[in-house]
Amino acid sequence: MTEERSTVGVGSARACANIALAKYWGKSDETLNLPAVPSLSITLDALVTETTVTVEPALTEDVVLFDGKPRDGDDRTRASELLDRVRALSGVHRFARVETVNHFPTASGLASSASGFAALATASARAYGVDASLEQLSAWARRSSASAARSLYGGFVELAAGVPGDDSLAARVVAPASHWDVCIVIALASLKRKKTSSRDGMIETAKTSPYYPAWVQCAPAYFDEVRAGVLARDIEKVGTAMEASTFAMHASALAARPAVRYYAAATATLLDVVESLRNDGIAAYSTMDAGPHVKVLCQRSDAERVREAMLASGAAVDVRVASPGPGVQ
Ligand code: 2P0
Repeated sequence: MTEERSTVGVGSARACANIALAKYWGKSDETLNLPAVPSLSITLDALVTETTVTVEPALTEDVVLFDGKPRDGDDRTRASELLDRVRALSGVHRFARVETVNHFPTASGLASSASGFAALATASARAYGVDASLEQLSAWARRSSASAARSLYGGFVELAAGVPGDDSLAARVVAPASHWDVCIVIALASLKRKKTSSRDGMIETAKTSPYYPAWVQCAPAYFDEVRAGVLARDIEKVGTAMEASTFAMHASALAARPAVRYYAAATATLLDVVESLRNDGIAAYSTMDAGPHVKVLCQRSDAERVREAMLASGAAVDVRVASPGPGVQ
């Protein structure tokens, strides 16, 4: 990407979504979209977004298509804001057509902003002929959606807390995908779209939750534990710290006024399944993001058993297994 001079016109990119083992929740700078806490994720091979950006002189505004259908509102505004920053660097002030296809399991309702903005940053740099390093692309993607900064890279990836005013913050690789043979089993609790976006949820939490300062204080220790556990390939260390990070994040959100609640009844059933698997000696640990789904960290050799248990509970509408995957292509 760095060495190649792209031509103005068309750019395509493919990026995978990621699941955080140590959670990002809250911003240190809302304007620059800088996280208040450090996070660490696994980029996942099974959740892929493909985006093509075509600069079209005839357009009078950007056109954004998701799976072939035009998107307006917040999705289009956020895509245009990223394109504006790329246009400012390229000096080419023409609008573009953005075509995005999500290859996600069914209509899963899983967050796609991470893979989406990672792919968009990369494809738009190519389309507008801007030479950018992966680090710069990660920083641009972060400005649109902080979790997207991590999806530029494959494997195990960290994003530090941001220093207010520093727009250069980018993610970094902790270990490549080949480092550790773990899986994430994704149990979808519902196919409905979530009520509160992550962005609104974390801003409301920061504004109104008495537990938000405690979350910001504790999160770096969870991150350190997850990071050390990943490097040592210690699933118990990573799993227990990941669960602590997850529940502390959700506890801070639940204490907002009104509560920011992502749990559904099926979520609790799925969490029980993971606990009983663990009681049976399987190293399986739960995490949840801004939605009702439960994602389970386990060894690859246990993934099928975990998948079957989630399906047998009757609480999951779909269950998929994902492995550490590549960075943007
Ligand atoms: C994460 N999440 O670390 C956390 C855990 C959801 C829960 O990053 O406001 O869509 O666009 O920066 O990146 C989802 O938040 O939020 C997220 P913005 P983003 O994966």
